[in-house]
Formats: sequence, C-alpha cells, structure tokens
Amino acid sequence: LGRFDWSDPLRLSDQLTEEERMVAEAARAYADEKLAPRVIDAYENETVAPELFAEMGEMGLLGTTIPETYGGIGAGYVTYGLVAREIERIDSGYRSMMSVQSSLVMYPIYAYGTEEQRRKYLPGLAKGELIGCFGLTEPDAGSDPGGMKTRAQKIDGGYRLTGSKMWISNAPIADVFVVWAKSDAHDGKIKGFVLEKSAKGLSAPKIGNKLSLRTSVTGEIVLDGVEVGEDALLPNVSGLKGPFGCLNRARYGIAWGAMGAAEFCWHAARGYGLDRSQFGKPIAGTQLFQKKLADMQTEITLGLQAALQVGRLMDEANAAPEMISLIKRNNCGKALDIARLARDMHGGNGISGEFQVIRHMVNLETVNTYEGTHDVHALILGRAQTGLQAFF
Ligand code: TGC
Ligand code: FAD
Repeated sequence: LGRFDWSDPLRLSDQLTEEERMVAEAARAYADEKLAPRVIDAYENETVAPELFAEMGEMGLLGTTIPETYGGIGAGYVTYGLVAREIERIDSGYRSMMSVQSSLVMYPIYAYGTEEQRRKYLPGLAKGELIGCFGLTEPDAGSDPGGMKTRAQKIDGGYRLTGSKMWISNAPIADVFVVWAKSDAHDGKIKGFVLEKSAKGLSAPKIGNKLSLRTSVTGEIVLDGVEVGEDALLPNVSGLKGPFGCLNRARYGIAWGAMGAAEFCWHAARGYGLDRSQFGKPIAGTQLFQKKLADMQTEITLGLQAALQVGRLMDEANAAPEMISLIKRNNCGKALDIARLARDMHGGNGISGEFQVIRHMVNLETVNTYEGTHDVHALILGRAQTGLQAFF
C-alpha cells in the first residue's frame, strides 16, 4: 500500500523535477523568512514596499521564465507557478507584485520588444532595480478592453499618448510602464508602448481606500499628451492578442497562487480545529468540521494537479488559452470559498488579524476579479463549447 500524506494527497511534490523543487523550496524559505514577518503590519497600514522587488530579484524570483542572457533564470512555467504558490501562501498582494513584473512587464518586453528594449529594461527588472506596471484597464473599459479610449497619435519621430488607465498594480512606484493604446498609425489597432516614469505628461496617482490587496499598491496612469520616440513602441505584436499573450501567463500563475492562499487557510483551519475544544472535545473531531476539511483538501489537490498539467503543456508550448481560463476561474473561485469556510471555522477569531484567514479571504475577492472576472472566464469557456459568444 502507498503512503498517504494529508497535506499532499496526490503527491504533487513527486511529480516535480529536482530543479523545480529546489526553486520552490527557495521561494518558500524567502516567503517564510522575509514576507511572513511583515505581512500583518503591511496589510494593516497599507505599507508600500518597493524594496521587496530587489529582494525577490536577488532570489531569482522575477522573470523566472526569461532567459539568463536578459537576467532571468530561464526556468519553465511549472517553476513560475510554484513560486506564485509560495508567495501567495503569504499574501496575494505580494504575489501580484511579482506576477505583474514577471508576466505583464518582462514578458511583453521579451516577446514583443526589440533587442535594444530587451537589453535596456530586462536585466534591471529581473534584479528588481526597476519596477514595472501594465496598463490595460480603463475607467470605462475593464472586462471589455477592446473598448479602450487611450490613443497613440503619430507625431514626427514618435507618438503622442493620451488617455487614462485605472486599477493598475505597482503604478505609483513604477519606473517602467507597459501601456496599451489604439494607434492611428496602425489602423487604430492596439499597440504596446514602454514608457518611463520621467516622461512629461505621465502621472500615476495612488488609488486610496482599498480594503482588499492592501500590501500591493494600485494606481491610475494618466497620459496627458505624453510624447515618446519610435523606440517606445513594442513592434512585434498588434491587436488584443498582445495584452492577452501576457495575461495568459499571469492568469496561469494566479491559478497556482490562489491555491497557495487556499492552502494557508486550510492548514490554519485544521490547526485551529485541533487546538479549540467545545462541548468537551476538539472541534476538529466533529463530523461537520471534518467534512469541511475534506472538501478543502479535495479542491486544493485537484486545483494544484490541474495547474501542474497546464504548466507542463505551457512548457511544451501546447497550452490553449481556454485551459488557462478554466484553471484561473476554478482555482480563484474555490480558493475564495475555502477562505470563507476557514474564516467561519475560526469562529469569532476568524475575523481577527491575528489568525489572518480574513486577510486572505478579502484579498481573494480581488484575485477572483482581476485578470478576467469569474464570470468573464465562464463566457470564454461557454463560447469555446457552443461556438456562440454571449458577451453582448
Ligand atoms: P476576442 O474577439 O475574443 O479576441 C480579440 C483578439 O484577441 C485574441 N485573443 C487572445 N490571444 C491570446 N490569448 C488569449 N487568451 C486571447 N483571447 C483573445 C483573439 O484571438 C483575437 O485576435 P485577432 O488576431 O483575431 O484579432 O476579443 P473580445 O473583445 O471579444 O474579448 C472578450 C474577452 C472577454 C475574451 C476579453 O476581453 C477578456 O478576457 N476580458 C477580461 C479582461 C482582463 O482580463 N483584463 C485584465 C487586465 S490586467 C490585470 O487585471 C492585471 S492584475 C495583475 C495583478 O495585480 O496580479
Ligand atoms: P466590469 O468589467 O465593469 O465588470 C463588473 C461586473 O460585470 C463583473 O461582475 C463582471 O463579471 C460583469 N460583467 C462584465 N461584462 C459582462 C458580460 N458581458 N456578461 C456578464 N457579466 C459581465 N488592470 C490592469 O490593466 N493592470 C493591472 O495591473 C490591474 N491590477 C488590478 C489590481 C486590483 C487591485 C484590481 C481590483 C484590479 C486590477 N486591474 C488591473 C483591473 C482588473 O483587471 C479589472 O478590474 C477587471 O478586469 C474587471 O473590470 P472592471 O473592474 O471594469 O469590471
């Protein structure tokens, strides 16, 4: 008979390569030693912590899939997912900082940029000396980014960008802004531009009063006639498939990350149930409590296994975007359910910052919404199986 490890029922760890396990262990050690001690205070005070980028960069956790020539570690997508899981086990906001930098800033510069752009930005972004952000969403264009109003107008030697972006992770502390705009020189098609914070007319005010994802700073990007040279254009992609190529990678990482947050909540609920007695026995010894633990264990195990399969296909360049919608939607929705259950299983203590499950629960509300809401991914999957689009 095989052994059974309650915390890894289908032996995910046995399915990893030695190298994948080593990077995951290093990410976990970093997260436990450096992120866990800060998170409660950072969440409470909405602390902006740009220094985390340099720390993560030193650990090789930024742009893990980018080749070493440009400062990455040239690892695969399974490794990237494992890193997201370990960081989000501590806090979704910290994972956001990492995944925006890796998938939404470094990836498009690497995949769509010129050799000069790669050499100019990627090494600094990999080290965390530069901080990046990704501007797609606008005040009137969220789920429907094709409705964006930001325009790039052709001028002598470059472009003038006008418009505004909303809900942009890292924007207030960013040095490098990957911004998507409709370009009149390209038949109104969406093009990507790499802007620098010093650009005249660019500002990135912080969005205040955020009650979720408080360890990650979020801002607007205001483009008031920002003039840039031809060298700011990402030349090698046009249309929505540009930003979506980046989102595929970030959404995939979120599917792993959300399971990390869910694992934290599951383990916390189990530990609490073993310590806490009511009616003369540990609450973990009651049938209802055990059913909830079994549901958590099952959903997390299946969610991680699905993320691993998609990661393996990504590493073979054989994954379809619909697969990523399926795991992003499922894992975020299930993680949110698990965090809510864990909150309930802690009773009154579940609302206390001391036990931390409510922080994960509130964070996961954002994670379920950004990078395509739970319902938008349902529509992507519905379209793929019926051939009928139901967006409008
Ligand atoms: P649709 O007609 O479906 O597609 C237009 C063009 O885009 C291509 N495409 C994709 N390409 C690659 N990967 C994908 N996943 C793709 N999805 C679409 C498609 O092939 C087509 O190309 P072409 O060449 O034929 O023109 O476009 P639509 O306008 O009907 O789109 C609908 C929908 C719902 C699929 C899409 O707009 C959507 O996914 N909306 C959600 C928006 C979203 O995810 N926003 C994320 C903003 S960034 C963010 O949240 C970062 S948070 C990060 C953090 O802090 O961690
Ligand atoms: P809407 O699109 O207005 O959706 C509102 C509701 O309507 C949702 O329930 C949605 O599911 C539903 N809905 C919309 N369309 C349909 C439809 N056709 N059928 C049925 N229901 C529908 N964006 C970036 O570009 N870069 C970032 O770095 C970034 N970071 C973020 C960080 C945070 C903390 C947050 C909260 C958001 C971030 N976003 C970012 C934006 C995020 O991607 C959007 O919030 C998300 O895509 C949803 O868009 P919206 O907020 O405009 O909601």
